[in-house]
Amino acid sequence: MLKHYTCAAVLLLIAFGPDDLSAASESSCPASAGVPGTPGHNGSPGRDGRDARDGLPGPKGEKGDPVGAQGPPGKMGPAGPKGEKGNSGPPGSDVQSTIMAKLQSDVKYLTDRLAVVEKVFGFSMFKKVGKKFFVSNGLVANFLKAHSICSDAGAKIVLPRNEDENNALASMKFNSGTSVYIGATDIYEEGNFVDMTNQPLTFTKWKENEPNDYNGAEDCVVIVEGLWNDINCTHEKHVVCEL
Ligand code: FUC
Ligand code: CA
Ligand code: CA
Repeated sequence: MLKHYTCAAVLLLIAFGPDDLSAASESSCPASAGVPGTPGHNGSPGRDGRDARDGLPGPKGEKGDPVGAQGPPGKMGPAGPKGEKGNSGPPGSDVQSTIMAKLQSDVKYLTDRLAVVEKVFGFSMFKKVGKKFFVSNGLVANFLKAHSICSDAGAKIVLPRNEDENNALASMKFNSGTSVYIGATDIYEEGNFVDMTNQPLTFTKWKENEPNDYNGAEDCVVIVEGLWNDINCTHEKHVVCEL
């Protein structure tokens, strides 16, 4: 019984006392299993690792979703410059305004036609072809003067645009000579004949082997017996204008 008391005291010492008494208990206590002790407290967290891979940047992440929804539309911009005035609208249904509009249109047509007729009678020779009048005062001039004579009369130097007009011009008879200047030139680009507004010709009636820019100095055009030839612009030829 004492032995058991001794053993119990030793066990208490083992549990709570100095380490040097534990050896005695091994020799004096019977070999029975002890009561399990209570679990110890958790330790404090360890330090950060020191592995060679510590601190290296990780691989790039995938692109994220857009952040936030689309914003509201911006403010309206300032007003643009004022547009040009529009065309007049159709005449009203009122009978009087319809008649007035018709009269205005008729008067304009007659005024324009009278201006043409007055110009025609300013010349001694005239020929009507289609809607055009070919007119002449029978004079000759170099090309530059021919051009001025026609524009001074509110007209243009003649330029046949089709076979009918070409024949009508060829049929005009003069007191002397047969060559008549026509409104075409290659003065801007050799070999490229254009009209007096620099547009390409849509009708031509060149004589065989013309235009030949004879002596490298022929940039104006005459019609002779219905066929065209390029000549030097300083030559004096008949002047015919068209209205
Ligand atoms: C032809 C014409 C020239 C010039 C000359 C005398 O060569 O092409 O324009 O009239 O003859
Ligand atoms: Ca030429
Ligand atoms: Ca020629």
